[in-house]
Amino acid sequence: MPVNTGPVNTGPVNLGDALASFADIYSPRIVGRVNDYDVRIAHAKGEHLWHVHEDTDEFFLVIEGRFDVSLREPGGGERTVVLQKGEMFVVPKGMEHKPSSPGGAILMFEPRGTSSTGDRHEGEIPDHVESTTGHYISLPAAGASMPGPGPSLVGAGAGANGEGLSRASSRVAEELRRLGATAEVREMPESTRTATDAAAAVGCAVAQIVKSLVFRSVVSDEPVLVLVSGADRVDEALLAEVVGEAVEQATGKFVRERTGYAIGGVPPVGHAQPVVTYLDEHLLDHPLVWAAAGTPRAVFSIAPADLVRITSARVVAVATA
Ligand code: 5CA
Repeated sequence: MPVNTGPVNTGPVNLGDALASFADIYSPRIVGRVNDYDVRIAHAKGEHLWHVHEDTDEFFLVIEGRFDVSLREPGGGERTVVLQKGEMFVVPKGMEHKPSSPGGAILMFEPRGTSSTGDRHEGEIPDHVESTTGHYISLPAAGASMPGPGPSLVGAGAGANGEGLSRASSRVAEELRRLGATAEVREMPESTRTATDAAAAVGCAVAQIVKSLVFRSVVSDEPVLVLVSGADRVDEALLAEVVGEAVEQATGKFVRERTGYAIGGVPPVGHAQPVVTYLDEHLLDHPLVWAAAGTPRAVFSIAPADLVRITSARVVAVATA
């Protein structure tokens, strides 16, 4: 199983916000690292499956609801440990176990690369359980929306993983900082070219990806930027109504000339010229969304209300699912 070695959060992580940023069940998200261990969180509901980690103990802390772990003892007996919020438990290495939950959330410590379904498991992996070594999740710093001065996480030229950002992403990071957004540009090891790619790389729902779609107003020959959920399409007739004239999808050349970025990396801010911007209301349904940051590998996360603020976008209803 490939081991994800993405960037890690450099600011404080609020676990409540982190849990609210994704909905998948039994699909762990990596929120931090301790030496060669990952700190993972996951939503839990229903039955996991019997599995075993031969070489590592597994630490669980219940952070919401309830979480049970059935265990097969070396002597052949079976017992279930019932864990309430605030309780922790360690499953010893080599012990077959099966988690289940009426609804809850857990925090785990596991050596990087540990599979969520163990070194071996019993039976088919159910659809609601993901076999994964975890997905990195990037979040705005806890307290990012607090007023007042604080250290900016946006560092032009410095990625979350300490690597230099590309020139295009640096420009976006610089612009985010200028606009007072406490968002951090992250360059991912995987492609974030499409909404699907970006969701997989970030570990969020496709609906939480911001597509930055460029249209051309046919009469004025101006760019029109539409920020829309990755789960939606733009209805050009509805868009024409709000723009006041017919629009068409921009060509790659037009996008590059007018925004300064290539398709797949067009950011919501930091363009070569001011661009009239609309934001579809469906994006407001999520606590956090992720947008492109200048290249097909760079993204940043932001609360939708802050995205509206920094883009001065008009919030409209132009999307169809
Ligand atoms: N990096 C991700 C978001 S994090 C991203 O940029 N997604 S996107 O959806 O905003 O950008 C890709 C979009 O560019 C496609 O949805 C499509 O509408 C548009 N596009 C792709 N190919 C072309 C093309 N040949 N001409 C015009 N538009 C295109």
